[in-house]
Amino acid sequence: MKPPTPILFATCVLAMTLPACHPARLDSPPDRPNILLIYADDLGYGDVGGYGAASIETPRIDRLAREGLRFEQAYTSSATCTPSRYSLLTGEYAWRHEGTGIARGDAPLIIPLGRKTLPSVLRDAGYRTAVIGKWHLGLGGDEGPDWNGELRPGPLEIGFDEAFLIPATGDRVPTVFVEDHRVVGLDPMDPIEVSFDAPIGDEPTGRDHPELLAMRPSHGHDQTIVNGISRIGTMRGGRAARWVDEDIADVLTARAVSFIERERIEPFFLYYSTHDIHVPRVPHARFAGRSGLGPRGDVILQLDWAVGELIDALERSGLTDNTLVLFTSDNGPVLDDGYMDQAVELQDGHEPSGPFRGGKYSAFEAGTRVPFIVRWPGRVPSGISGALVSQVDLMASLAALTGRPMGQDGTSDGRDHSAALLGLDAEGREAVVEHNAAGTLSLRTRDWKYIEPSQASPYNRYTDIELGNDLAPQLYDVLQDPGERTNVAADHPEIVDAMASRLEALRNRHE
Ligand code: NG6
Ligand code: CA
Repeated sequence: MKPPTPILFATCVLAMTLPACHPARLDSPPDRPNILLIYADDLGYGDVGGYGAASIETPRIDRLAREGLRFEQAYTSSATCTPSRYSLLTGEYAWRHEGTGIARGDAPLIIPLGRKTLPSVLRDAGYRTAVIGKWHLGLGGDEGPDWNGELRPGPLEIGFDEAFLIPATGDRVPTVFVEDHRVVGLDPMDPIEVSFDAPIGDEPTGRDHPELLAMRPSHGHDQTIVNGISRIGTMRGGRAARWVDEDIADVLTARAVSFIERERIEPFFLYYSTHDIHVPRVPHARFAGRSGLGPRGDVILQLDWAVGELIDALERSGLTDNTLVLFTSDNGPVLDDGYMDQAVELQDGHEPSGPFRGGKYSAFEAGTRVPFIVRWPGRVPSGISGALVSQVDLMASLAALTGRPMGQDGTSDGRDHSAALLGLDAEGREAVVEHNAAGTLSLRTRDWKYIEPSQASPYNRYTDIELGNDLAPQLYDVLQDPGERTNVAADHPEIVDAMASRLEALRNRHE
């Protein structure tokens, strides 16, 4: 018998020192596991049973957490979608790169062609790579997407072998799926046009015809009505191609299941990027009314179902043991994000932000502290990890894990923290940068959280979320005060200075 490799040996040691760990199995592991990255949208730290949600049940996500490693100090790199996804796929903090704010529905591709990406690195390592679900990183060249022609460049030009997309978000036009380079089901006689500036077309809008709406907007979201829901932007044409919101989770999940079940020789990387639980929250009839918390709760149940479908597909295909599953979210939670869907009224004691302050858009912890679960039976011990980890490191970490360490080329913020993902390193990063919707940066070290001073508004009156912006520097003892209630900057001027300088150094160069 071969002696155990150092990694396996260390797995055992750590498994015995982590709380609630079961010993890792010593089967000979495959070198290159399949990788299933489940990326939920707007799912808060407190929205998942395993992270303490009491008013909503997520048994399938909880099962993943029980069988894998549940991280308690994991970060997405931004408090909104586009910059988080940019960082996830490029390993670079999005705030270094112009034009990575929340993308319009007609944005060109934001990721520069030719740069290394998470999918391109894995493709080079011999993986079959796919993205299924929400994209929101733009499509097309400088002139933007040609909805009636070839939608390139897009995911296929930055490293994915195949793509099935919600091009931007569920609340933005055009409300159509894209497969590889084409809108799915488009009738060439009914071409698509969209506008986010002057309105186009003569279809009713939510602003002018609220009587046609199944769900009314609370702010914004009052333009073209599709499926009884008014959206951001106006659209005409493409009628045969328009999605039915109630079916989105089913469509995406069926695609992902068939991708997983496909016969293949090479390992796969599937970036499964859900529409749930973003607005508009329109659950399938199977889930409508089931949570008691209104549509927001119902789509959490729907998300949990989708996770279960993918896990079952792995099981059926005999892939459970050689698939690394990662489950996380792109940013923190929001209740009213623009539609009157009773998320606020029916909250009923549910705390989407968990113990943290703020939410989506915010510099406070709930903006970027997200659920993060890693399951790889036999290789990752089950238990809880307190390691400080960030999604910005996934590219470098997965590259290393699949035998293709990247080295540092000076354009990447990501580092190889695969040891933390595997449960071999209980510390993780020494510091992580958080970024909110106003562009304010925060530095989180193991002991402290520093939020830089900012002119931006401290409060978002639409979403009722504290954004964490303040003219004065803020310092929180995040371990003792995870809810960031007491700003201790005045008590520790030397720590404020040191963290401000460190953040400046990080901003201006790559540490
Ligand atoms: C905001 C939208 C919000 C949501 C967000 C993007 C308004 C008033 N608000 O501009 O509803 O679409 O963009 O969310 O339009 S994200 O999760 O994709 O970043
Ligand atoms: Ca989001």
